[in-house]
Amino acid sequence: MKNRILLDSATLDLLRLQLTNWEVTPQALKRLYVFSNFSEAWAFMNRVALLAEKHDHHPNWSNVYNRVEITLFTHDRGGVTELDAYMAAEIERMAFGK
Ligand code: H2B
Repeated sequence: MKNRILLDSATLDLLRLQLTNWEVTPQALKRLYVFSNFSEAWAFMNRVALLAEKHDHHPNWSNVYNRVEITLFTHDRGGVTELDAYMAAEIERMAFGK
């Protein structure tokens, strides 16, 4: 299990290089995905939902038609942990069908 210790600022800097399309702050990792239609967005959300359940770690998110906005943080730590970084990387893979 990935650990739920808050990431320090040096690690957040490295994460910024890796998650180029994400907004990375100590509080949260945030990204907007835009798909071609609702069906694609919903299929993506289904994959993310299974990942969230597997790790008992759930995104704050919203969907409007083809858009899915995802905010990741560890609620019981009040910020970004290694588990959030792992989830963001997995979600990126899912968004692009890998
Ligand atoms: N998801 C996120 N993002 N942060 C949490 O702290 C969290 C969670 N806690 N999913 C989990 C559920 C916790 O409430 C249960 C009891 O394990």
